[in-house]
Amino acid sequence: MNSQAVEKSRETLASMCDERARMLQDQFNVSMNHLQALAILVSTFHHSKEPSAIDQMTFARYAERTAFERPLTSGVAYAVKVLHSEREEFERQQGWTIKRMDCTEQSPARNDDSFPETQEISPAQDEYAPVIFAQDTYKHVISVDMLSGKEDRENILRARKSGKGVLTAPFQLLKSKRLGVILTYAVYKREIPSNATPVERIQAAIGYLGGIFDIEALVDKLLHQLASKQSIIVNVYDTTNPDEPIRMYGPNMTGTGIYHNSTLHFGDPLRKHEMHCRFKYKP
Ligand code: WA2
Repeated sequence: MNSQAVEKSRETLASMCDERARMLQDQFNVSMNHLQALAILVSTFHHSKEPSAIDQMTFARYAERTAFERPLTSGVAYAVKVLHSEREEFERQQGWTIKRMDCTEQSPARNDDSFPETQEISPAQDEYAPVIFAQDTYKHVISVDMLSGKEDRENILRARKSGKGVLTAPFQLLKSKRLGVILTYAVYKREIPSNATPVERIQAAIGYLGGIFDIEALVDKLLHQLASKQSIIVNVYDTTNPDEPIRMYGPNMTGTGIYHNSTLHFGDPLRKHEMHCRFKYKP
């Protein structure tokens, strides 16, 4: 192939890749804004009303009916902050005990219908973040303490001291074992000034709204909406640690030939993402 033709394919690939990256980023951004609005909804109708105007059924129905607003998420869940001193009273009110997360990993053979009753009761901790509301597809996380899972814990701690939407690295979700990332927004007791310190934020936090991004399925759906999707191979990586990129989407193979790298911005400056594109067949 002459150098002019190579240059031409390079340009074609670059524009196709950039277009896909932009689309993904836009949809991510739209989803993120609606998650923030949902956090405000919970603050307004659950925490600022006595009695609360939201229960699991109301939350699940609302989340389902507004799912189109969060195109890259496969579900949402809401966890509340419970101090150890409040645990007994909280469990009595809910009618269930707070469960811990890690033990579910060891019991893949268990009957799904008995989930989460088969999970272990959480041992005493200073504080907990049990899920109280969830979209129906994720109702198995209700009563599970999100501070008991590594990725969820880090996200909750970071969300509440920053006041911003924060993202996990891709990890295997409970039950489905699918690869997902979670975007978390903290909910605060009162409206908090934008210059509040991290300590003030931590103290004022009362809950955590999480959106679950099923990258595999949802990126696929997105890319299939584009014509000529056949001709290029797309991979999405979490490159937060440049030495150990985590593949979030696309086939596991290192191709030859020209490839293009488009950066993605998913709103959390701590995490870095890239889209890599190649031609399927040598052009
Ligand atoms: N939701 C659903 N499946 C999961 C999961 C999760 N976290 N973690 C592991 N598997 C309530 O950030 C707060 C939801 C966490 C939010």
